[in-house]
Amino acid sequence: MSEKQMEWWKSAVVYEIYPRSFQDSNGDGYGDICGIISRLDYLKELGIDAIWLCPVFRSPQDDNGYDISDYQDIDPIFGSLKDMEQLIAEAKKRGIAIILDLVLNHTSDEHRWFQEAKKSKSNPYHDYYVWRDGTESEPPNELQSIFSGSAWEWVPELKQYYFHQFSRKQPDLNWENPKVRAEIYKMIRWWEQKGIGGFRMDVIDQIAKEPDRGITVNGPKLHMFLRELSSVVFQGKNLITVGETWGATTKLAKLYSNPDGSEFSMVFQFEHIELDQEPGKKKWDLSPLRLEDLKRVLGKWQKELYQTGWNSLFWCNHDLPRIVSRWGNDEKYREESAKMFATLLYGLQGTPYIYQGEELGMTNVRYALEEYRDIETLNMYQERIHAGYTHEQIMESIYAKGRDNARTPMQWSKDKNAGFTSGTPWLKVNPNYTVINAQEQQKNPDSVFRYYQRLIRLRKTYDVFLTGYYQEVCPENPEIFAYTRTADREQLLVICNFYANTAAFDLPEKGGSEKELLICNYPDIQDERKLRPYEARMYRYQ
Ligand code: TEU
Repeated sequence: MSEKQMEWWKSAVVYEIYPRSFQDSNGDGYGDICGIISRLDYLKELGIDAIWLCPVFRSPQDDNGYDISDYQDIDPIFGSLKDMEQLIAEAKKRGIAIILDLVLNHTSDEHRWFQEAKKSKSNPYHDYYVWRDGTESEPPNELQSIFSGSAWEWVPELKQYYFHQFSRKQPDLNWENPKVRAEIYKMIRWWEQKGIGGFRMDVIDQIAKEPDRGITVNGPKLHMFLRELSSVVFQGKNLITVGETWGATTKLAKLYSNPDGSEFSMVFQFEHIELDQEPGKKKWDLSPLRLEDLKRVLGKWQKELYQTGWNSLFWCNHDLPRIVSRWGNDEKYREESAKMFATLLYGLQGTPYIYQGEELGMTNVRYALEEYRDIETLNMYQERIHAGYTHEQIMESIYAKGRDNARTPMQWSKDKNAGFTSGTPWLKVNPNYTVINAQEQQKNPDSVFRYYQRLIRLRKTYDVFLTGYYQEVCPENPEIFAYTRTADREQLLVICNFYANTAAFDLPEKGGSEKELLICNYPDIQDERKLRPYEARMYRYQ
């Protein structure tokens, strides 16, 4: 398929910025938009094409900005609308699009809509939200918030409950109400006119809720709402649109990312991300990852969305632990395993997403409880300590899966606070910043940063990355994840040793075709049939 026919975002690489932790420009300890502008040349050097910006809208910051009180203003801790317009312009000069993170399932309880809604049942904004009559002692049903506790909050003045799938300061919007949808479409158009290049939509598969029937995800009207949203504000505008859909299956993803453009460009699915938790339990209930499961799941998504949809490709984001600590080796083989995960992902079909610091091989942390900030973590601690879990049990879950693992400040240099802020950082900097930082890695040709840069360039050089058909190689091998991508006149072979021991591998010989080593995470190839700890290689045959 020629470049001109293929949507730009299929060959793009997206970089996720959690603004609060990226770069502080005014010494208040919080990252901000001017800080991001000062780092655009770093991102240009890395080679990315778009920035997914986590919410910077006005917010009381109960959930670090995922509780929006004004969709059309910027929260003062991040700067101003003028700063945002400058970021869009400066990024555009560097060929980088800005993707805004829209939280459309809920607002902050400090949004004017909710402030009006809770005044009376007859207020015109009342049914912008989900209310149920009741008595203080008995919520409408047993639905629980994802951030612990009941999903129903009592308002005595109204003798009603409102529904919130997240914190009580994040009341769910009522998408059944056409006025709510119209308000949202108007707001999105407003941002489009400012030159925004796309949107990430937070928990977008939760908007068609039917709480009386216990439905909080994949509701019956979901795709009707999404098709209306897409046709009214997205289609024909060359935007990248990506939905966060924790409940996605490959069947649903074919609807979300249908090549006819009726919904979105793609979605974030999380089936691979949930493979290291006890089945049917929460992310805090840890279970070791089995490589066979990862091979099965990633292979399924590659095959089932081939020419019928489009994958997003990621290991990390602002809610997830750092991959090198989670499934790699963040001590002896930190760099090798960080590069191995990148190689494994960047040979697949889809749009890759780099989460800030992933390109440096940043790691998880093990802080004291009082040093954590995330509402989800702190609420879970209280819920589980009262349920009889020990402090040590809960802390192990936090070390493994807490969202603050991803939210420690970006490590720019070995200067004070890793060069993130001249003030007191809102969340403690990972003490390993003196070893793991961007400044050191930009000077080192063999760094994780330089490796990501090379992978990004490779993806833009050969069509097989975009169009090749996925086929697993040596599926029975318990230590190696290997696959091919086959296009008309070329084939990619990716082989990754997933563990810290040496693994044997029979390299398939393809008579008559030339074999070229595109990249390897070791300085040389000692033995073609043996992979060293976390060794990864990418070959091209033609
Ligand atoms: O996350 C959806 C969500 O449910 C995750 O928070 C998940 O429960 C868990 O945290 C995975 O580790 C989105 C945003 O990405 C998240 O930051 C927000 O807190 C949440 O929605 C509410 O807006």
